[in-house]
Amino acid sequence: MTNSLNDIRHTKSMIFIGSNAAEAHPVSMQHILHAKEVNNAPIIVVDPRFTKLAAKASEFVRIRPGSDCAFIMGLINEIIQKGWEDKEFIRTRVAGFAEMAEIATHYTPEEVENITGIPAAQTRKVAKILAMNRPTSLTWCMGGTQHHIGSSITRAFCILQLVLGNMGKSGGGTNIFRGHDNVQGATDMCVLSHTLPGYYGLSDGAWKHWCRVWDVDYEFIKGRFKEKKWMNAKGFTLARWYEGVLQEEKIEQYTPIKAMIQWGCGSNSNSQYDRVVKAYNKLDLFVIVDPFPTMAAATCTTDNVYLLPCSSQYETSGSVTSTSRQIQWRFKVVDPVGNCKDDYQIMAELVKRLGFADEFYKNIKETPEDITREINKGTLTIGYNGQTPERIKKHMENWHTFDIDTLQARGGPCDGDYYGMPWPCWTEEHPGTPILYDISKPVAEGGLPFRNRFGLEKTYDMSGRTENLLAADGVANPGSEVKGGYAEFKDVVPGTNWKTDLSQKTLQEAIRRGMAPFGNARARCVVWTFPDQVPVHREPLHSPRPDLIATYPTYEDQPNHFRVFTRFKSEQDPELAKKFPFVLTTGRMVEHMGGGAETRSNKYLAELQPDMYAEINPVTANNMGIREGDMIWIESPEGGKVRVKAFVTERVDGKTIFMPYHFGGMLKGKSLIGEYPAGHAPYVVGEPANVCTNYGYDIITQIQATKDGLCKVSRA
Ligand SMILES: Nc1nc2c(c(=O)[nH]1)N[C@H]1C(S)=C(S)[C@@H](COP(=O)(O)OP(=O)(O)OC[C@H]3O[C@@H](n4cnc5c(=O)[nH]c(N)nc54)[C@H](O)[C@@H]3O)O[C@H]1N2
Ligand SMILES: Nc1nc2c(c(=O)[nH]1)N[C@H]1C(S)=C(S)[C@@H](COP(=O)(O)OP(=O)(O)OC[C@H]3O[C@@H](n4cnc5c(=O)[nH]c(N)nc54)[C@H](O)[C@@H]3O)O[C@H]1N2
Ligand SMILES: [Mo]
Repeated sequence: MTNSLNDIRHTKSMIFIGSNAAEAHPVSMQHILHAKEVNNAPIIVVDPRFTKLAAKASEFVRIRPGSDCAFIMGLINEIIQKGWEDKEFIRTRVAGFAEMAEIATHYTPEEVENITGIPAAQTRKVAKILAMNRPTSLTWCMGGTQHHIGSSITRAFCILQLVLGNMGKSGGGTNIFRGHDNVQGATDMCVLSHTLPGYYGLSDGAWKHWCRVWDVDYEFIKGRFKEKKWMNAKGFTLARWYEGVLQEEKIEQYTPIKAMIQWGCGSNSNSQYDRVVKAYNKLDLFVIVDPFPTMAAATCTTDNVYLLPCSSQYETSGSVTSTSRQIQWRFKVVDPVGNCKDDYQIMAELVKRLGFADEFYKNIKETPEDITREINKGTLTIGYNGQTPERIKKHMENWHTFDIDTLQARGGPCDGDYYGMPWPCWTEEHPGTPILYDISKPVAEGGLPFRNRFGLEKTYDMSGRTENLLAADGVANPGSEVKGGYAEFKDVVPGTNWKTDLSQKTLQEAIRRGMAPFGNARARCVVWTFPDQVPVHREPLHSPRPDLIATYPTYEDQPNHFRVFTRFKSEQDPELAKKFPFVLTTGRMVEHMGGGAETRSNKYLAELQPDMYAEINPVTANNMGIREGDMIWIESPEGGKVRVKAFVTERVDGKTIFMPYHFGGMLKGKSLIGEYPAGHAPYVVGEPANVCTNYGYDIITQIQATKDGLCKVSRA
């Protein structure tokens, strides 16, 4: 999030696209409804379903799943055609606008209607609401990302906010409500296969930086790899790890995957779940570290599984990062029950037995404080430096001193700090950055320009035009020594830059001069390293509109996509929709969480939502002779099949089926309750939606496309 949940209180209009905050982020609703009631801010909800959030909307826009990019490019085009773009913001702080605007002209309101099903008049209306009610807060969640073009869709959202001049402003911003409570922290620590912590990447420089932070010999780390090249190569992702086991697709690795540790993973959250189960049973060793036996534990028929009972968040402590980039301390409430150990203890035992505890724990004497200190020391890229354990705890003890509107402490021991010292918090004196890219404040007080990350100038291949990538003259934070664009800081300590200078003198020097360590540049509308330099619509891999595939085809197949062959073009079959006539989309409900291991094991929540279901429109249901509560089969092109209750509702239109993905503990109509360790089966079980979610992955991130597949429906 560039802003914070609380900052939504200052907005003049809101657009939620692919977000159902009323169910997935109920706490945020207090701020959203405040803006609606107090500022009279219109709420626009763009979703294929009439959700509980849509029930609060002033404008509900029903969109065909997977067509968001076309709609947003259409809004951008309409705004530019009407002359409503923020011309001064674009002139001074945006790059590649002309190239992007040219491509946007394709997306007329009529063409948007053809692609998305949204009436042309409604696209015009939404553009006008956004233009007349600035700043707008834009929120997207999983409805915008879980597509083969998810990375383009999310870029289009950002470009819309640049065009409207809504970035770096209170009440504006791109506000992606994050998933699990500490998923922002997990992302920042890069529990990912393509980068080291702090988004440093996998280059030699990145490894050397972290080796210095860890005080571990680079050669030792290198020695852990079979060959050096694997150190710099992206790994498998969670979306497709099982292909490394099954070896039915070509993989780019010298050995198949033989062992798997799933640490806090719900398992049935993985799409292509039949294949996942097959892989579980082919592993030599499978370890599950979780407070609950997940569905994975119940699906394995081989004797290869070890369950390490782990404590819950209430039985341990440590720093966590919220969706608003705030760092908080979580204090232990009770000791772990039974023979559970907390995550740190399990990790420590594992590392000891693997034989590298001396290197691993060199600087970790006091857990978890020293872990946070290591993060403070090494994560310079996004400014995790000033949030020491002592400061975080001080914030927690003084909650009452922070203002609900500004999140700034008024008086008291944290005076002037923003709550949780939202990153970047460059030094121990820095108050945190409540709004990213806000040039109205000095950098030392939480202001920032856009980052200089992609060179100083660019010649675009699509236009031949050369553009300076630094911010225009006269545009900089108050107190900046340079009154205009400038490059990132380097060589303050010779041979280092702001990201690698562990003495942090570079950061201090930048702040002293009123400048941002990462420079002052323009935000880009063109990403020249991506297959689509400007976001464009591409039909979902499994498209319900074969007539659109020729104009909006998917990408070429990718031979080495995170180490595995990934089909795009060869998977996009125009005939598929004939046999699988419904769009299948999935998502959440408020009562359950993720794969549901926790919430289906909670009596009260289990009672509130005991049944797995599929939402189906009344007209469709009537035509198929299906009544509310009847059992139906949903079937995917890959042969995945689930037997679920029909929930007959106007929430979905006649072409769409929706399933929540929180159920598990059943496969193909059969209960697995007897397969759980005695006394540990969840209270309710149901078929996992991910048996049916289709093949399909984002071209850049490989996120699974669980929002826009195809399916067929029959009576059970
Ligand atoms: N109660 C509860 N809260 C949760 C979670 C939970 O499991 N339970 N999970 C947490 C996690 S990990 C996350 S990531 C967040 C996710 O939070 P959200 O992303 O808000 O939740 P979803 O229900 O997955 O998806 C949101 C909406 O996207 C819509 N959608 C589907 N396809 C499309 C599309 O193509 N375009 C558009 N515009 N919309 C589409 C769906 O109909 C749905 O209403 O929630 C977090 N909060
Ligand atoms: N079809 C479909 N599939 C989806 C999605 C979708 O919208 N549709 N959304 C995707 C998204 S956004 C996400 S984030 C994933 C979520 O997928 P997962 O992260 O796999 O789902 P959760 O069930 O939230 O898994 C959390 C697990 O951690 C355990 N746990 C809880 N606390 C602790 C702890 O302190 N320590 C340890 N070690 N374990 C703990 C819980 O018991 C649970 O088993 O699902 C993805 N899958
Ligand atoms: Mo998530």
